[in-house]
Amino acid sequence: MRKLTALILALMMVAGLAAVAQAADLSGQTYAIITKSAGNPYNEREASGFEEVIKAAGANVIVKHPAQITAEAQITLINELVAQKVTGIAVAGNDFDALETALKAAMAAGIKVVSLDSAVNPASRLTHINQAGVVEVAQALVDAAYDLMGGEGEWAILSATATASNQNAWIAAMQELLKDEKYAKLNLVEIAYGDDIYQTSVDETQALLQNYPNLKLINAPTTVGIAAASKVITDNELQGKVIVTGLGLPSEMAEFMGQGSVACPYMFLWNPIDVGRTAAYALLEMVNGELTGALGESFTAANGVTYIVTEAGDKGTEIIIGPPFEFNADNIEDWKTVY
Ligand code: RAM
Repeated sequence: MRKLTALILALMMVAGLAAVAQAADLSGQTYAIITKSAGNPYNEREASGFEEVIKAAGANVIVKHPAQITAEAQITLINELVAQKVTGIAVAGNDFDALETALKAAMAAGIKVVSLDSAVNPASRLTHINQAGVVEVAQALVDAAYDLMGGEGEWAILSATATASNQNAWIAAMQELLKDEKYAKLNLVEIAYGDDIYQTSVDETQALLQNYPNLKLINAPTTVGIAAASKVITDNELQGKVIVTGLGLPSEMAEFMGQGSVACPYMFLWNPIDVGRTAAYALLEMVNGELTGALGESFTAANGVTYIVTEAGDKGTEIIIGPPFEFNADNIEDWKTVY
């Protein structure tokens, strides 16, 4: 009898070990990331973080940068990935609602779906990986405008596309904050759209300068827009007259920042590589762990960080990575080689 028990125990252990080994072998899983568009270094860094984590987990990775910065281009890619029967999809939405049919079909096929960087609506995702709180980003941008303009004057926003849900959420939150009496003398004259295309952003900046001769500041909540605006201001030697701030990639902005008369005294961002990494961790946990994306859940990823699922402003859920970080003359040199 004792022998039989020992044998059963031994068999159970072998079965248990096999189960563990099987759970750790993710070579049959494929995770895909769809960024907003090709040709944007921010999106490349985001994808590199995703790729790094998925590869380290031993699974397969597909990176898609749509040729056009449109929902249509993303829908085509989503449909292809569903046909390929991938395991998980992370997408930076070019539109809040337009991907719903395609992403619902993906989820109905058993594919785990999260958005990152730029949310899709709650019905289209299990959760959203948010680089920073929407209101925190908006507050940083409004306070920067107030500070750099001395509390009064004309300013404009130079955004990405008119349907980009992250930029639209930041702008809506900024408009809400601007209702405060403190900002009553800040005159927001226009919201322009450079479509996250460098040349379009240059053209839009030039149009703003032409149309508003008293313009004091351009606030660009896009890494493409802030770099383009800073280049136009610098080429026209308008540093100090028209100030640029917003959300920028240190590697692209260092030449317009630093000591002396610069286009951009300071700006904000987060680590785009971490945005991709966190989306990868969340998808891996959804497939191989307990995470569903429901409010109140949490998990500890392979990097040792515990991520918490909280309520998003759109009533869906999100995982916020951290606060926006300020880059200025004192730290830009340290960061320009990092991302
Ligand atoms: C651009 C993209 C991206 C945004 C950054 C700040 O690169 O629009 O979605 O998060 O700017």
